[in-house]
Amino acid sequence: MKQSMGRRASLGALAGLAASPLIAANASAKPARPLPPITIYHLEGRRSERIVWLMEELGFPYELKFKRGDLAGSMAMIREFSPVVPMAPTVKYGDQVLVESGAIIELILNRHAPGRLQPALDSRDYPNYLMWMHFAEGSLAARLFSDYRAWTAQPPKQRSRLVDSEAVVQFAENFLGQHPWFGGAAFSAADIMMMFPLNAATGLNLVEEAQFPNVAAWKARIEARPAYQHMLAKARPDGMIGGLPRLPQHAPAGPRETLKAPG
Ligand SMILES: N[C@@H](CCC(=O)N[C@@H](CS)C(=O)NCC(=O)O)C(=O)O
Repeated sequence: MKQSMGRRASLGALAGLAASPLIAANASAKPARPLPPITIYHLEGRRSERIVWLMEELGFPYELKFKRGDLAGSMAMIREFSPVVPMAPTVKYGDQVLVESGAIIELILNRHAPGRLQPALDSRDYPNYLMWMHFAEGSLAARLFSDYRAWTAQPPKQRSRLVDSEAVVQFAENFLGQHPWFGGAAFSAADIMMMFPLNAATGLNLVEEAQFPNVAAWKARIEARPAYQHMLAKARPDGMIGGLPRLPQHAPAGPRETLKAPG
């Protein structure tokens, strides 16, 4: 499927000009640079959704490439375009080929949408924003998927609690008890980065959803956002496909065990 997106983009957005009220709060932001053509190579339900969602939040144009309902086919498209590190997202930015969702988001915001979807550099919120931008992949996704791989490589007889996964999700839960968004007072790109791993945490049953009510309430606020819904309609038109199997139900609460990766 090859689609041209972002028809709602205004001329200002096409030129990379910021239109959010947040720009007023960040008067020191540098002027936006014109946005080059952006093509997002995508796998349904995977991290490439972050870039689609970002573009929808900003109202920026983009082209989305994937094979609907065919993860292997979408992956083959990515591999053909970028054989050395085929992964989603892979983004063609002008004539440059980029991977790493967090870096792609920071690039688009800093160059083309200054003052939008991130707190002002000198605000109290900025350090937290930046921490969550990087925590999403650096600690959260890394620990969740290493717990998942360890469990599936050597399933224990009884489901034990995954202490590493619980700890990283608890950190997010605690923060959301004090702040409505991962960027602090306002929705930001940090929320875009955090949604995929927090969905994986509960979707794969790495942690128990009921244990993290602040995260659940935050997800509901995200799901109500029009840009998130536009992303789902365009990037996940048939719902989640080809998801990894969920871990079995937790054992009754008992002494905590740390799960060690085999070898
Ligand atoms: N840290 C990277 C992770 C990218 C990544 O691992 N993407 C997954 C999809 S969610 C992928 O491409 N998996 C296919 C593969 O590794 O073969 C990012 O944030 O962009």
